[in-house]
Amino acid sequence: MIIRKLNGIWEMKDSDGMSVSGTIPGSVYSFLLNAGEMEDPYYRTNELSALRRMDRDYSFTRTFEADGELLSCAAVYLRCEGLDTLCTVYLNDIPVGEADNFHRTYEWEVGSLLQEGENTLRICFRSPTRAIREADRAWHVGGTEDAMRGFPHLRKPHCMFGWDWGPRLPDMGIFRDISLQGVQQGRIRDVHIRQKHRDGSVWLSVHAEMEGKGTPVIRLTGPQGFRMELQPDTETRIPDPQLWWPNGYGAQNLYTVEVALRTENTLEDMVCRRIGLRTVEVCREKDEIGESFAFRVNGVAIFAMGADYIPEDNVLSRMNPARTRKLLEDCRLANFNCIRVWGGGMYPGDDFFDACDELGLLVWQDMMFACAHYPLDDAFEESITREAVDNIRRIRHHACLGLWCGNNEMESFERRGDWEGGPAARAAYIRIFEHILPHVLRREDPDTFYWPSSPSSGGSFDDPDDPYRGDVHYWDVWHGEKPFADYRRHVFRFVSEFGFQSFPGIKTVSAFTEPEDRNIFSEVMEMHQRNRSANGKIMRYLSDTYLYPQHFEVLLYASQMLQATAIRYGVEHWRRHRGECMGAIYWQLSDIWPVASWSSIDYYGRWKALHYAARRFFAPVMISCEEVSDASEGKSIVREPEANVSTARLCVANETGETVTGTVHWWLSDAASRTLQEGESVLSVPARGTAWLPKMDFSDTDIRQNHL
Ligand code: BMA
Repeated sequence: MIIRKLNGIWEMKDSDGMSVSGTIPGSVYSFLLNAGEMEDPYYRTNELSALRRMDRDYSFTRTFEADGELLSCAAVYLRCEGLDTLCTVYLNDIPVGEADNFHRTYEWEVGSLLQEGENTLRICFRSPTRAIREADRAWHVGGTEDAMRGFPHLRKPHCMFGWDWGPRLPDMGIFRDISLQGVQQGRIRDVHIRQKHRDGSVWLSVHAEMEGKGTPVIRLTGPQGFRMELQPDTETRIPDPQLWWPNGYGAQNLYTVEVALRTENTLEDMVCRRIGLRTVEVCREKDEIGESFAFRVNGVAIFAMGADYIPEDNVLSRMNPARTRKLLEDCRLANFNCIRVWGGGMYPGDDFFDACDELGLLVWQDMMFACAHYPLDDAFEESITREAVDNIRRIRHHACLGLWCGNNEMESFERRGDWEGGPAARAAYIRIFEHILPHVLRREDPDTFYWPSSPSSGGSFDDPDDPYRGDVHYWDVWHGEKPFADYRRHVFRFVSEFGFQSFPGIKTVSAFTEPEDRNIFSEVMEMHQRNRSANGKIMRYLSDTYLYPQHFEVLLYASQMLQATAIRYGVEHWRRHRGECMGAIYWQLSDIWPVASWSSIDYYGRWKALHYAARRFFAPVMISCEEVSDASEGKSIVREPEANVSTARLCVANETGETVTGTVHWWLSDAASRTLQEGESVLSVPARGTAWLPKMDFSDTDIRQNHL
């Protein structure tokens, strides 16, 4: 196969004839920024004028040479791996296709339109803001009010239309590779690798879907120079299999399946897929509390620890593999073993999954549906079916893939009757998430677990928020303004979201503000705080824990300490109850632009206090304290005077595969770090278990002065 990349320098024009050149992959914003025609949309209130630019149409054009070799091909495909979003594609002024789904890979056969010498490719994009306005007038479907009205109509990352942490910057452009693929005699359309594990042995089978002529030759390579040939569609036993494990449970061994398509002496096409030998199950077993929910990898139940992932940048061309890699390495540094890709953004690129394979991060992969109703008609059904096939085929071989999940929060919102959907919306919900998507998955990836929604108890609106079954999004701390100790009222089975906001640090704030903006209630700071009433919440929770921060910088800093404390409260509690609870995934890992948010790493990659705290509360062996006092219970001074009761129980959680024996040394000290009381206990903590020390009574101590 001949591949001619069409990335590189293109020309962009708007509907008024303004023209600039720039680089593809790229977008309207990246072209304008690069040409100095636009100010950074993240700076101060620039978002507003940047959004207005999206009411126009834009076209991207480039010329390229077609040589004899390409023209002699049996077929030539124009392959577009990322079109954002509504566009018509012209080759030499003849329309070759239309696209309307950001999440799809498009291919059109264009062989007959190519001419020897110079050819012109033009892609004309239509305004997404106009499109959703018009579609919404014709058929209103509800959705979160943090995003622009009508957003569910367009298969484009929802959060580009705004979210409670994201700006409204629905860019347009070509965000992944674009190329011509000339097929000489044959090509490989798809490769599906399946594995079976039985009694310590692993069997692999590889199915290649071909077009044209050729015979597939399959080679498997792996750790320590391992090599073997495989026959297509035949189960082959892999000698001495080196398993893949999530971070903290073993090595991340990886193998490569190389499928070469050969005709006589010619290599027609080659596809490489890196895999890990492992089983991943999600166990749901009835027990005395309800029903468990836990990842089990190679037979070992995993306590999932990590955060929710949103797109790394609103201007997609600012993302790159090195930045993604750094972010995921930071996850591993903080002892993550899991990451949830949230459904309101985009399916990450291949580099994301490659890094998760290598770093041992088990991926909970939402499909791209969140907080909305959808206009389900035949065209929509076809579009989402194709989108699912494209992404499942691209992602399913990765060792890191833990599960597919239908959507974010829709079952739970639908059940509560949010967003004026009515019975039709409920029917559409059931059709999409309990028929269409699972049906595609049964065909394309029957080996990976499917979960209809997050949160869910298994589907069909059967109490998706049940604390005793399935996963839970717990937001009573923060959105519900409950004190941190409220985390301890529930054990839950798997917490896939819970979070607490903070401001980014002063360096990050300085990057998008001028000195006069540096007050959290300024217009600029409020533009960079998208959750209504959040500043008030931060102030309220601060008052429970700290004195009033006298300066802006101290306020930013204190907000981060507060956030770290909040999330630590939850995670430590759930880890103390390992077994009953088997996952703590906090909201959210990083930011799409510089903003006040629930992230532990800010837009510039700077760790907030929470990320440092995560490294401790996700440590394989972790000591924590379940203290009970006026402070932990959020008790107000304004109440009937009563005797002070302060107790503490220390607990060690051990997520390693070995028993850990050690000495716990505790001490109570005053504000000047003078020891007032101390003690020591030798403790043995079973593998993947916990051990508690007896309850200690500190009712005589002044909890405002002393600390344990
Ligand atoms: C969750 C998410 C997001 C949101 C976050 C913070 O419910 O699924 O939609 O950004 O809460 O409110």
